[in-house]
Amino acid sequence: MISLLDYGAGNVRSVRNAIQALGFSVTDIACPDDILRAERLIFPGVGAFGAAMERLQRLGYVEPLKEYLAANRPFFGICIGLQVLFDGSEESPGVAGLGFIPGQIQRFATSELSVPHMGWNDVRLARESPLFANYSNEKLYFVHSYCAAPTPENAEWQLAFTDYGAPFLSAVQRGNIAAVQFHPEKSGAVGLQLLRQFLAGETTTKPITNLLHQTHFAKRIIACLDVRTNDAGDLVVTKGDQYDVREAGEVRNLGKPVELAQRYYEEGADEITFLNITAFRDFPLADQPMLEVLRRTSERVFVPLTIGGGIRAFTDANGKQYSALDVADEYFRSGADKISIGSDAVATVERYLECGSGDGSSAIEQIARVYGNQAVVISIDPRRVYVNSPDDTRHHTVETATLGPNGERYCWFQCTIKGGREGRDVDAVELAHICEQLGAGEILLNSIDRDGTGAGFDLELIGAVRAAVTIPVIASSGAGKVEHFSKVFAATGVEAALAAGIFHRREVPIAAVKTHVREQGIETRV
Ligand code: 1PR
Repeated sequence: MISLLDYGAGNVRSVRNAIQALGFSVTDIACPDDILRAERLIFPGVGAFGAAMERLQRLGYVEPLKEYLAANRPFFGICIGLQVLFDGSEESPGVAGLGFIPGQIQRFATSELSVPHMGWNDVRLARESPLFANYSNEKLYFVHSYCAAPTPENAEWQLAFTDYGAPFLSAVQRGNIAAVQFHPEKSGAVGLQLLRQFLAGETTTKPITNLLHQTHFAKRIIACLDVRTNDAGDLVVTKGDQYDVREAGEVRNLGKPVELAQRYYEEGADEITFLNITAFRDFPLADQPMLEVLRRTSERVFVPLTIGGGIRAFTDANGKQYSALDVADEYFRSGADKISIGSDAVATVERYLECGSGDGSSAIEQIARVYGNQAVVISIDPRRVYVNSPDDTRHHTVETATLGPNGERYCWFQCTIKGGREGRDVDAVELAHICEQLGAGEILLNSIDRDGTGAGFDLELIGAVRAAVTIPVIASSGAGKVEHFSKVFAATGVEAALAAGIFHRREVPIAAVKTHVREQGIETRV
């Protein structure tokens, strides 16, 4: 029997789904005594270090956990579940960890790489362990801004290292107590296999075949599914042409959301994004079919899932008020790992520009506080506005190789809301920058001009936004052939590239994109 320590924050559903998909039954820790009764305990910590420790304290779990660990009983921590084993963390000064491994968790100190460390990386094994007995050099999924540095004090715990700037501990183990910084439940078949080793209590090891001298962080290839209800009332995957999803009056229907997401998972997508594109009109919590899509997808897709659409405060027909956090809570409970905010981020930035600061009440701030920055993606829907000179606008301009309709040599990138229906007086560069200040962890950068055209990513837009933030940026809109992906990575340095139409219409397989990108010397997950 596997016991799951779910303290009620973040997406523990995916860990539960992974355990069940592997054929094990799982029981929840419901009170402090359950910890001491557990046979094998799995702790998928989520959110911030301080919030995790605070919850453990409040639930009375700290002492039984310490007793369980001191007795060397089978324990497997994931992400924050690794970090809380240490004395403390820079993330939450003054908050004591479980103090089982000496040392402090530190923030990544890299100025060249984006933080969070979000995506697929390798591990270098320091020694043999049953956990990694069937592992041979595949990449695993990480998402974190803080990490444990290897030190002489924690030498006996060091099981695996990963390089991101400096090396950090990607796995620790002593006796029956193990923890990993990556997410096995989000690392595809390799991660599930690793999790199975713990769940099954495997004890045999194999010699290490992993002889990497350095680990390599991969660029991500993301498949995006724009979802909406068609005129017949069915929830379908659709695809716009510069955001117009109708053809001969009908909503384009490119398939069923769950089936398509599963196909992309099996074909090697590093992440799947669902955008509920008409949720700005409706209340997403009333959209049970969409939530069901998310639940069913998370039972069969074991890479990160992002969901966007309709994340904002809402008052229903009975006058009941919901916060953006309530909407996000439901998305996370249904299986999302990250949520993406579109229109509401523009409104937040407009308020920020008026007041000169955030006031802590925006969806971005609220959700980042509870679920961590890495869980908050900002989806930007910009459209080009051409000007003759940078002096003609207060906005961030670029000199463009694609001249405007009247030969204009400059343009700025106007943010829109409601799926491109309304332009606002905010540009994509300032929006991205301010959202990062407010706590967003990633930018999903679309382009209405390029969407569905197959003409390639808008490198001028993407380069300008990439240069304005230190968080990861996903390039989106316009992919038509494999060369567009290598070009956007090489020209702008973005961490991920997303496409929809070419994957839906089976014009370019995900594997072909990855093979091509690798041939250009750019790292991807195989
Ligand atoms: O504003 O918080 O409710 O979120 C709504 C979300 O729905 C936003 O993320 C917005 O981007 C998205 N959305 C709204 N309307 C549309 C539309 O197409 N009519 N889809 C829409 C945006 C853009 C991409 C697309 C890429 C790649 N879709 O996600 O998948 O452009 O396409 P391509 O490879 O075929 O070129 P809120």
